[in-house]
Amino acid sequence: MLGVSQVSPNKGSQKNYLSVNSLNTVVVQRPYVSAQAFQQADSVHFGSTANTKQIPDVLIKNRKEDFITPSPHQYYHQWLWDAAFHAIVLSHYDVDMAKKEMNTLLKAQWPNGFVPHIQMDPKVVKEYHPNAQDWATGRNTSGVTQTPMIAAAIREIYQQAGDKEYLKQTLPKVLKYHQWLKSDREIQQDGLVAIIHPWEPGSDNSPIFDSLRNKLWEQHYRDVKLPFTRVDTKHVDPSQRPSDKDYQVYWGLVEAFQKTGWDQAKMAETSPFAVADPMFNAAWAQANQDLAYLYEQIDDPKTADTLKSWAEQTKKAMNDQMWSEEASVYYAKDLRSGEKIPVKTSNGLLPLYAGVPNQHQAKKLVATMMDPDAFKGHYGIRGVDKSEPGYDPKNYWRGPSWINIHWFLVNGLKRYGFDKEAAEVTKKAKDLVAKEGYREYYHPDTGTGLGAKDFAWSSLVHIL
Ligand code: 9WN
Repeated sequence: MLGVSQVSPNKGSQKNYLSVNSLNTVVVQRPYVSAQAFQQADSVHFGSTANTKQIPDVLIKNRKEDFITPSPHQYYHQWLWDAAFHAIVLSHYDVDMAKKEMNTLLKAQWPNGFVPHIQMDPKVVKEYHPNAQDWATGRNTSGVTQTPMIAAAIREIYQQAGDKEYLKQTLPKVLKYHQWLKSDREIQQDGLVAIIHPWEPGSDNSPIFDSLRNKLWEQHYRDVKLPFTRVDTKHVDPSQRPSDKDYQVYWGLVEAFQKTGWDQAKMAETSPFAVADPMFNAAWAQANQDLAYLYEQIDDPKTADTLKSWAEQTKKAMNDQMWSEEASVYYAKDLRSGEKIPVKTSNGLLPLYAGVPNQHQAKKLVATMMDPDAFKGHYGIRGVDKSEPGYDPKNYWRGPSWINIHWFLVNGLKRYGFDKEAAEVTKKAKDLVAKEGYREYYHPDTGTGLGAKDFAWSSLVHIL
């Protein structure tokens, strides 16, 4: 039994209530999250006494024995970056629960340090595909990783709990993960780490990957047959999910990896898909800064210095190879062709979170972010620049607003002293959740909740 304090599930009234949105107009909102539950979870932000803090009910509702599912209607297992976001929120309410989430995640680590993007719950085999049998990694996990948010979560836990014993037990595993990423994924040895599958950044069907997806589909994967029937479109409108063509490419890549016997080094060497994504690399740069800070806390300045130098190398490589002065955003880079991928997405705004841009670049990034004709929607920051041909405000990573992205952006804005903008983006995120509940994503201009319901990381609004 986890140490849950002050748990009171949302039993709010079903009445509509009024609130003032970011444009100061009064709107009627549907109380998917009751006003009382939202306020009680949010009290941590408004500085009320510890006694009134209540864990956001979505984190209780989605709780399994050892971890929290992203959504009980769609995602039944544990995902890497979701777990980190859950732990980041939980550390503000119940630090033992946060530690448990990360301990469970780290149990999935392979002996070489690799941490998979999904650790399967063996009790739920048929409800989500690909399942462990489809992956055939020989373990109860997937065989690709995800945006490296582990160190950020451990840092947040440490900052709330101040527990050095916990750090001593946990940091060696996190370091091993970083060493794996550095040695297997830094394929040019210049600080940029490669994603080798569109599932790895967590922004699966982003238009960043369109041209590569089309090329790979034409050349290799047009005849790929999925060994499962897609169930991801059962709970969510298929027009808001990746296409069948996307899935053929996703699966074609998995089959190529299976042929290596899940040899991670060989996978990175041979994958036809190898991209330096600005979100993944920003998280990587920050992860090394976070881990360096944590090693300093346990009096290991030597390891801390190494990690700091890794972070600096990544920042430099991002500025040299991914920044576009013309577009005022960071672009992804195709590491096989050596070309930038000129598609403007919120992934390209995230280097702000990691302190990558200089002041001049930061100013330009913020101007792009807050431009209504580019990223700033009436309700949320768009996932993709409105002027991109691939922009679709209802489809998954092709335009909707995501709360975890708002969390990254608010942290980045504060880091550079853009306090007014940080307050505006915070308000947008809070208004979205208050209006529509903890949804997976939201239409940036109408505010409509989209994708899976009861989506746990959207509780990040409470710590903004
Ligand atoms: C595939 C769990 C995950 C998130 C990803 C999101 C989605 C999976 C899917 O759900 O990906 O990994 O089935 O679409 O894209 O960011 O971690 O919430």
